[in-house]
Amino acid sequence: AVWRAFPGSPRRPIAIVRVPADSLENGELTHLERTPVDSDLAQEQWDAYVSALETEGFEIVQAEPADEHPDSVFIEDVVVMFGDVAVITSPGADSRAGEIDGIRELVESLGHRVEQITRPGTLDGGDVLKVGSTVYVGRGGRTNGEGIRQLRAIVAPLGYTVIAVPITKALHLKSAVTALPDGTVIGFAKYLEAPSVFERFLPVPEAHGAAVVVLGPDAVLLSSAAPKTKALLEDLGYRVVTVDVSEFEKLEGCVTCLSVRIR
Ligand code: CIR
Repeated sequence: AVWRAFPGSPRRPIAIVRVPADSLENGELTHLERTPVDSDLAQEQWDAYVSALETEGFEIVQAEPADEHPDSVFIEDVVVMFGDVAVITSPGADSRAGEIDGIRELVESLGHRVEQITRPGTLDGGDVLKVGSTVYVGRGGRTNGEGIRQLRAIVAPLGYTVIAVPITKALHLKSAVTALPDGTVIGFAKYLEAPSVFERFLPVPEAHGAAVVVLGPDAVLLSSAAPKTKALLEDLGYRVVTVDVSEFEKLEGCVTCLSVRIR
């Protein structure tokens, strides 16, 4: 059965994706050394990622390709959804600022009201983790205090509470932590200053295990580079679907950043 986050919703969940750019291998790197990216393999992995989401019931919506932006495949960074409001971000890396072009039209066509973060505020979607009505926002290399202030002003009237979390050891908040379907925050503790900021925190044994995409009330999508985390989550009663995203991990990406889920 297809999972519907809102009981009775006639719509299937949507996943917005963007095909890898020809220039993918030149993507930004902050914490990792550059290693060669196999662009054919990246395309195959991306196809398999999209198929996995489709198999799990997501309707796939493709954003226009943006070949001039190497990191454009990491579409999660450019738009964040809060119910029927889409917040277009202000990407913190200059090379990524142009990735927002066309995103307003795309989300409006899906029926969303649009808000926007603007410079001098910066904010990457990878820094935004929603758990119920709590919105954790990483303040790190890509997201600044002004970006967080603007996001707070946009989402507070919608009933969300923004909690800012300093991040120094990882690119984005969601490189370090994501949430299980039950709202438990899982993460790689070495990347965090203070896991105690999260109400319910479960450490995972692998860095690539920190990122999960919720597929339904009892299922998550995980990188195949995190087998111990897969075993841990299965032991907690979850069905774990894995995908190999090695070429994106070389560019500090992960399973969450390759799509924007709308439920
Ligand atoms: C970047 O540095 O912006 C890209 N190479 C990786 C972005 C990954 N995005 C994410 O984790 N949300």
